Amino acid sequence: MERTFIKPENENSFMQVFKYYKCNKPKPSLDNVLSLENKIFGKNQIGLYSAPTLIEDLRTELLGLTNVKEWKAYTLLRHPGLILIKNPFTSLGQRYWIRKCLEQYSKKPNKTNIDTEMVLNDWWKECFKSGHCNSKLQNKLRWTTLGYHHNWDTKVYTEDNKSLFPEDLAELCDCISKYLGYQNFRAEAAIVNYYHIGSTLSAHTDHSEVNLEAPLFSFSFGQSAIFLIGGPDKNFEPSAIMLNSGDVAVMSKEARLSYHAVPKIVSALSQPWSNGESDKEICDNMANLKYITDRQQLILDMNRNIDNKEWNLFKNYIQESRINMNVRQVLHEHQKSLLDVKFFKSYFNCFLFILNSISNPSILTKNISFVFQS
Ligand SMILES: O=C(O)CCC(=O)C(=O)O
Repeated sequence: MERTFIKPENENSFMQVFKYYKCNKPKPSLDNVLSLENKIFGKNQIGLYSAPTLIEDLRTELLGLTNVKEWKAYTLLRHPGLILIKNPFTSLGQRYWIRKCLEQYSKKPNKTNIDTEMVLNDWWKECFKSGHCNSKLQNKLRWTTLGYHHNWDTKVYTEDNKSLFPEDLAELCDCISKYLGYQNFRAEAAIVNYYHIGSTLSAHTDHSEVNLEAPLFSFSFGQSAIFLIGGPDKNFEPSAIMLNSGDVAVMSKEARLSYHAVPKIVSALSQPWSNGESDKEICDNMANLKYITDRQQLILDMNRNIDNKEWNLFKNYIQESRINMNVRQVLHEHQKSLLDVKFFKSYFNCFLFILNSISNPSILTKNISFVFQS
């Protein structure tokens, strides 16, 4: 079915497409939504991404990933720099990362949207304090920030607003970035987004990082999302992509600064966190780990999710929700901190950008305001 848009006078292409997919009555046609799972490419011209060197990385097994030789990655002609890796996770791996986002990354010292309302050191534990699930509290969590904390008001990272970046997530990003040929990517900041049916994320670009040449890694788990990616301004008509559980979207090169948004969460057609292989234990394979200091703990944390009783609470959450881990490098390769004077030039550029934005507000676009409606 062809989609029809009625374009109000002052509406840009991005907004029209966003509204089209957000709408529930009538429901949008999904004919033009690219889906790697169903091999539906709509009107998108896609290419196979060939990894520069396919060297086996033993870390994959410990991080809940399949062998790199099995990974399938795609590029889109309309969006140079966007790479989509079709779910490279094992079922047990999906369980591990979903659980991490819920049980660990939501804890202090990480920051969450709930902080402005109440002080909670351990949101997940608090949700089950009374012996049953406090679903009102559970649904309150919308985001947590890790490493350099994203400042939602100023959009500027600072040295006095950061905590340790999780070792396991840094290792995961290192593994994937090496596969893509990036030798020096360092995960330094992340936003973990928690979506429910009805949640949306409005159009924005991510440009707070000093280093905008490094790629951005976006991991999706749980229910699916219609993800829109456009170009450098909102007049570029965005493409719609169905992101399913386990899919990794990498925004690099031109796509790093492209507008993107999530107009709709849709029920997943399959549950890759619950298929048969989640009962296979992983064992130490002596892989060289770059960031993880306690490999035995990692193996223990991975294998404990085989037990369906342990996994059950997390399963209940993810049956209704989507989690997105959005990971960035903040600093330049040799930069040690934001206070590193050698990199003053970057700040100066940033200052110029802000000045520019004041005279031309349309480029002040990091309006990552959440339009969640549950
Ligand atoms: O949820 C997603 O897929 C995108 C999230 C995002 O764009 C962000 O956190 O900046």
